[in-house]
Amino acid sequence: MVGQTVLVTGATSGIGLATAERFVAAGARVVLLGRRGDRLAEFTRKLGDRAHALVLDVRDHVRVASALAALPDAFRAIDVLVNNAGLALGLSSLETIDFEDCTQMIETNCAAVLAMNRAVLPGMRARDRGHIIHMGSIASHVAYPGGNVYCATKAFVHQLSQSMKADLAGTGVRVTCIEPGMVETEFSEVRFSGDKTKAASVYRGMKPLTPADIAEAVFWCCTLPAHVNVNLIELMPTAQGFGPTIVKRVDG
Ligand code: NDP
Ligand code: 8X3
Repeated sequence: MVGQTVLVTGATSGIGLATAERFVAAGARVVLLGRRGDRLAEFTRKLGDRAHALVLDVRDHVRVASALAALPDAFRAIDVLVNNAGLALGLSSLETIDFEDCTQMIETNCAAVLAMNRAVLPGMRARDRGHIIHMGSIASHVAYPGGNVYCATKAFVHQLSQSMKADLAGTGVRVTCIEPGMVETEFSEVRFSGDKTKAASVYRGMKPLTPADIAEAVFWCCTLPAHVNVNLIELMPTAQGFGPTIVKRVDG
C-alpha cells in the first residue's frame, strides 16, 4: 500500500482506528476522520507523517465536500475510502424510540455515506482507480428486537454497496461491503448512552471479534490484484450463532 492514500471515516475509535493503523503500518498515507479532534490529534501524532487528521461530522455534507477538496496535496487523491463511521442508538421498539435518534442513525449510517461517496467518486473515476469500502453489519439481514432502524440502515448500506458495484462495473473502481457480527468497540457504549456495565455485558463470557480482525479483512480486500473485486464479506466471532426463530405464543 506504499504510495496509496486511504480515507477512513470514524477513525477515533474501534474498527476505524484499527483500520487506519493497519494501512499506516503497510506504508499508506491515511486521513483519519471523526468528530473528536482531541483523539485524532493524539492518534495522528502517534502514527506520524503519513497520518492526517480531519475533524468533521460526516452529516455536514457541505463541509465534507469542501474539507476533502482542501486536503493537503499528498492526501487529496483518495485511493481507498473506508465508509466506517456509524452508530446504533438504543434498542427501543419503534413506537417508543426517540425520533431524533432515528434521524441521527439514518443521517450518519446512510445519508453521510452517500455524500462521502459523491465527494470521492469523481476523482476515482477520473483516475480510473479506487476502492470504496462500506462497513455494513450482519444486522443488514439478521433482525433482532429493538434493532429496527439500525438494522434498516445496514440493509441500506448492503444494497447501496451492491448497486454501486453494478454502476461501476468496467471502471477501475472496486466496491466492497464488510458485514461483521459482534466486535468489541465503543459501539455498545454508544448504543446504551455511555452505560459501560450494560455495554460490557454484551460481550460477557464470549470472545468477540476485535477491531483488528475487521481491519485485516478490509486490508486484504485492498491488496488483491486490481481485477479482483470482493463484493461482500460476512464475519462473526466463532462463539456467535444465529438467533432461534422467536414465536410469541398466545398462551405465553
Ligand atoms: P465505535 O463507536 O467504536 O466507532 C464509531 C466511529 O464512528 C467513531 O470513530 C465515531 O467518531 C464515528 N462517528 C459516529 N458518528 C459520526 C459522525 N456524525 N461524524 C463522524 N464520525 C462519526 O464503533 P465501531 O468501531 O464498532 O463502529 C464502526 C462501524 O462498524 C459502524 O458503522 C458500525 O455500525 C459497524 N459495525 C460494528 C459492529 C460491532 O459489533 N461493533 C458490528 C458490525 C458493524 P466520533 O464520535 O469521534 O465522531
Ligand atoms: C453491530 C452488530 O448485532 O449489534 O452491527 O447489530 S449488532
